[in-house]
Amino acid sequence: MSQRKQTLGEFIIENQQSFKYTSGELSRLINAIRLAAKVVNHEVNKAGLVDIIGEAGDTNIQGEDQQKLDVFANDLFIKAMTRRNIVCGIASEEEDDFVAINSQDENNQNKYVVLIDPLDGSSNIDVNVSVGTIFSIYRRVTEVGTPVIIDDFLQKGNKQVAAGYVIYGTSTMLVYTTGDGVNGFTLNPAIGTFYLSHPNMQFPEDGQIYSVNEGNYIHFPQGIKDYIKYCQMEEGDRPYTSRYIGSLVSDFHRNMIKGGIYMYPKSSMNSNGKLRLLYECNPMAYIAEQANGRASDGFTRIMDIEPTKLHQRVPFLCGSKNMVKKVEEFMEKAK
Ligand code: P6P
Repeated sequence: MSQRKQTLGEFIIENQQSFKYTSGELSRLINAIRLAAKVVNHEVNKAGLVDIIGEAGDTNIQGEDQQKLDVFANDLFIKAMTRRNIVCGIASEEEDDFVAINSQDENNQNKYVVLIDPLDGSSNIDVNVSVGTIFSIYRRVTEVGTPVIIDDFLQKGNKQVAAGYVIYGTSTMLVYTTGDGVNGFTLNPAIGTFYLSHPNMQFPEDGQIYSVNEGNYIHFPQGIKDYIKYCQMEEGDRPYTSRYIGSLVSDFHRNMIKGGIYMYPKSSMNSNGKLRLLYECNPMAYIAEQANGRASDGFTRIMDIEPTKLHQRVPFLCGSKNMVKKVEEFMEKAK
């Protein structure tokens, strides 16, 4: 009889001693995210049946229409982490400013801040395409027991202590790293338990899939145009194929398993690209590098970019190492 797979809870306990900081709090934080992910998963899966689909009638700081599930997921993740008294601050795509969690209480000894995109790709909800949650975890840089300030959130990606995503797809998975590789856990919805289904996930160094919104082609920098044409050329029998779901977590996840590159370049319409550095690009870059992949803005390693604003955007290339390097070559040549 095949051996039962390890549950997420068992995995956290077994591996917490390998986490170089006080592991108890981080374990509790991952557990809070696990709970919230299960509740969001339940709502996403039944969204078509109840009046939770559609717009919440409000817009977020990005000026994007807030889908009701965006608001639901945002509130849920914030509550899950607040109620367990684990973090001292949260920044979210759906919140104009960071949210301090009891950090003015001098007895608040919590060390971690979380940055989150509660429901990425939410414009896909109404058309039943998979969406995701992305999270990034740092230790605060200011003194424990004092109010958190923006500096606690504007940290380079190379300071992350953990990062992960939940993909609400044909199955729901939690994929995360604490700096010791990337592991994927699949939810058994019948019993509400995540099982270790994808241990030690790795990007193939090469791949044949490129993911980009080619509808923006004429607005791309020349280096990106040159790379897309390189992928499409017949010479050398290029085996490339274009796959673009319009949901970062879904495109990233497929590319990590099959090999590929995701690109959201800057363009004449989005001068810094569309994706947000702190709660989309940095966590996905951390996961990519921990899975033998690569992530840059075309010139600079994503995790070395010095943040200046909570919701700042950066151009984003991420995936199989050799594919990202190839794009960087084209960007360099076209400078
Ligand atoms: P476009 C979703 O809004 C998102 O942030 C990513 O998940 C996705 O890859 C991208 O934007 C899609 O953007 O401009 O191609 O529709």
